Amino acid sequence: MGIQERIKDIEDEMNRTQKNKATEGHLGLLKARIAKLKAQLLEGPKGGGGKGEGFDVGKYGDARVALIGFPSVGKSTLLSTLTPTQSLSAAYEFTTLTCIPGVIEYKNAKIQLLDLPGIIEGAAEGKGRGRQVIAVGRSADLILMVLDAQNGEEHKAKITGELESVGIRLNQRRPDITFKRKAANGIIFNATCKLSHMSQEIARRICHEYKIFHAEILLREDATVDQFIDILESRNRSYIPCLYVYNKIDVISIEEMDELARRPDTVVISCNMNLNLDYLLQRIWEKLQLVRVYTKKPGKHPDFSQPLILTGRRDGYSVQAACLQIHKEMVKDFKCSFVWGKSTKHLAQRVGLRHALCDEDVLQILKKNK
Ligand SMILES: Nc1nc2c(ncn2[C@@H]2O[C@H](COP(=O)(O)OP(=O)(O)OP(=O)(O)O)[C@@H](O)[C@H]2O)c(=O)[nH]1
Ligand SMILES: [Mg+2]
Repeated sequence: MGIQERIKDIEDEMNRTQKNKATEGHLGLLKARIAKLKAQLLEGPKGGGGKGEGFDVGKYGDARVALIGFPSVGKSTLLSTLTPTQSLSAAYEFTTLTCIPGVIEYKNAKIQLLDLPGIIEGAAEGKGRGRQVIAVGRSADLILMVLDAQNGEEHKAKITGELESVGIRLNQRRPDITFKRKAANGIIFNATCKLSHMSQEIARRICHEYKIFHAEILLREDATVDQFIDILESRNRSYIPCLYVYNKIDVISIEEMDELARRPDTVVISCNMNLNLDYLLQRIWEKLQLVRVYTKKPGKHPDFSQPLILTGRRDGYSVQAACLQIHKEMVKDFKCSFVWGKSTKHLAQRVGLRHALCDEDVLQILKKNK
């Protein structure tokens, strides 16, 4: 029996099982089995993905944003509007067949924008160019889910489902669970809050399914069984921020548009009519949480023309990350630094390598005398 059929079988069994306290443990076990099979699918011979012709675009700039959506929603039109790169757009589906990179220059940062082929239902299993598209999506710092304002809902649910099934979690953070494998003493399970989904017994059964017999588990939030499995499968899980971009608002009514625009993590635009694109850029910037740091030489004015750009999802916001961007030897020669800006209590505060910088801070680094 193929892996797909085995997953289907277990899903059927789950649907047949009544959901109550007595079956919770069993359902948890079935969920773990599905997660394991899906992980196998990802690692399978055809798995991994990303190696398709034309999909291995190198990382460029300070952050990477991927355009994911069904065919003909206007992904290529958006890339051509926001960047100098032109990606072919047309009224027929599957116009774009590979990954087309463009660059947005915004607030002195370079943001790589990737146009991708449209994905369809079954993408996670390799339909169309699904696997490659998802692999590129996984490498992104932000996913822009481009939707057609006329039938966005259905597409949004389908794409979210496809991404979920390969372990991509949109706009979620990693559950606050500590999991440490041990050599002895069995499964030690603790929680700092009241639990309504998990229990020692469920955790034990799921761990056994993964052939883990000794571990220390600490839940610091009321996590669900799925979240617990995500921790065990953390190798295959990516937590990526996402903006839902509804395009073609020129063809819907103002009331419909108003309703869409009020939803969280949502931006409504029209590429053809150039509506709301500035706001989209602003929201992309906020979601990426990039931090600009201006450097200053002793006795000189800060250099406001070319900031260092720090990214939380890459190297973090520390002074050390800033040093590494200037030169890889800089950390070795580092003596101390002074910071002006929001991250400090007073001006010209002396800080070390671990200090976290804020947007638009000014940084002066002093090197050791040799
Ligand atoms: N009405 C309207 N049509 C748009 C808008 N943006 C794009 N289109 C049209 O939508 C069609 C598809 O646009 P593309 O940019 O090729 O779509 P795509 O998502 O890249 O499609 P694939 O590459 O096939 O996945 C084109 O005919 C565009 O002219 C818009 O804001 N309003
Ligand atoms: Mg396209």
